[in-house]
Amino acid sequence: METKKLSIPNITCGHCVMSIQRELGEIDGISKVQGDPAAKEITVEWDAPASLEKIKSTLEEINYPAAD
Ligand SMILES: [Cu+2]
Repeated sequence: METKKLSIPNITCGHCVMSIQRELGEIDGISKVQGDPAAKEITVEWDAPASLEKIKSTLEEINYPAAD
């Protein structure tokens, strides 16, 4: 199990967090996505075949790129 906190500057409200949760939730291997709209951060937990690279590319596709 891997866990990573990502800063997402484009998050403006709870709906943004829900969109991210829905889209990342479709990736095989992702077990948990928690978001904090105030902090503009999400925390993702995953196992293979999901990967940080896959998570980041999906975030870019849905216009919520990670800051780092
Ligand atoms: Cu929003």
